[in-house]
Amino acid sequence: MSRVGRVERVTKETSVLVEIDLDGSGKVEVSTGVGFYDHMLDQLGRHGLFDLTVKTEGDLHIDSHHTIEDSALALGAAFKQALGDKVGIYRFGNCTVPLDESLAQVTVDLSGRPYLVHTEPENMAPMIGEYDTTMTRHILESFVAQAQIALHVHVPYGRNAHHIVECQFKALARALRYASERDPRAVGILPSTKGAL
Ligand SMILES: [Mn+2]
Repeated sequence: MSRVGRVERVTKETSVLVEIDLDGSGKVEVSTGVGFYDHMLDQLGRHGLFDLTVKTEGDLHIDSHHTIEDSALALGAAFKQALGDKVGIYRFGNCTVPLDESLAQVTVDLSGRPYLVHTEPENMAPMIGEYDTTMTRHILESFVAQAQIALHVHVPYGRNAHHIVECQFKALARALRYASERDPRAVGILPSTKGAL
């Protein structure tokens, strides 16, 4: 059974297409018009071993906000779709990733309930290319709201803004991969005593 999600999201501000295959090999095709964000989505697919397509045409003449946010919303919706009934998966995942002087710790529960806890250094450079660094939390909020997962992301220390953001996406990718992968000991078993996820 293939675990794929496909979401098209069209508004007056953006037009987004996301396709994700959870059992892929890290094949990524991303074009949002925001270079650093493309780089981050590339990390997500590569280190999550997801096949991932994100094509966004947004109102970049205003700024990159809608383009970044709406891509994250569609990505969250596609991820949820791809998870399907969640039978036989690990459900929980965590990963800690350093990037030189920065460290990201990510823990995820594919719980069916949206909740984000996020901390990162407050004194980061405001921009990385066209990427506003305050958007990282907004991306995570948007993804969590649509994917309906509990996500805790912490960067206890870091100095370079590029590193601080990138290690979060790498750790997120791995944590999502571990949580969504099939547990060979749980074939046909839903990882919940409640009977629903
Ligand atoms: Mn917004």
